Amino acid sequence: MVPTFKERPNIEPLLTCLAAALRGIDYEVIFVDDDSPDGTATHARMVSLSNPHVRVIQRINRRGLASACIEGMMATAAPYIAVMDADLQHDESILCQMLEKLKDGNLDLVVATRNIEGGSMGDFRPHVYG
Ligand SMILES: Nc1nc2c(ncn2[C@@H]2O[C@H](COP(=O)(O)OP(=O)(O)OP(=O)(O)O)[C@@H](O)[C@H]2O)c(=O)[nH]1
Ligand SMILES: [Mg+2]
Repeated sequence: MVPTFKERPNIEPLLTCLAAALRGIDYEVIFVDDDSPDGTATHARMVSLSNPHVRVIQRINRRGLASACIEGMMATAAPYIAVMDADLQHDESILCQMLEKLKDGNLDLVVATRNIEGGSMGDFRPHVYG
């Protein structure tokens, strides 16, 4: 599930990345959008017309990353759930590895982090403020 606020341009690139990373896996992508003024939810619904993996929850007069994640989780019957940002800053290529770990290790939770040996910020660019 993917919380979104003003992520319209990232919807399709993210779906392309996920389609490549999750080949062979039965999955849905639930966008939980807080009525973004850039029309993220409308755009995601439009994309869903040709991509059956896509679902959209559009929350009105609500804000909050954590509550959006929880609502997305509560709206699926999937046995495994990944929470992922829409801003293309999370490495989708490790999702399968995370899923295997969850299954094989009989674990409740697997967390990806950049702050371990071998981890990195990848090609993150510094934020530009002002
Ligand atoms: N539904 C919803 N999504 C949100 C909200 N705030 C942020 N998001 C989404 O949550 C994800 C993470 O938000 P970011 O602002 O990128 O948070 P971050 O990655 O910790 O911070 P940055 O370093 O600024 O990228 C993105 O997909 C956002 O669009 C919110 O209030 N509601
Ligand atoms: Mg981010």
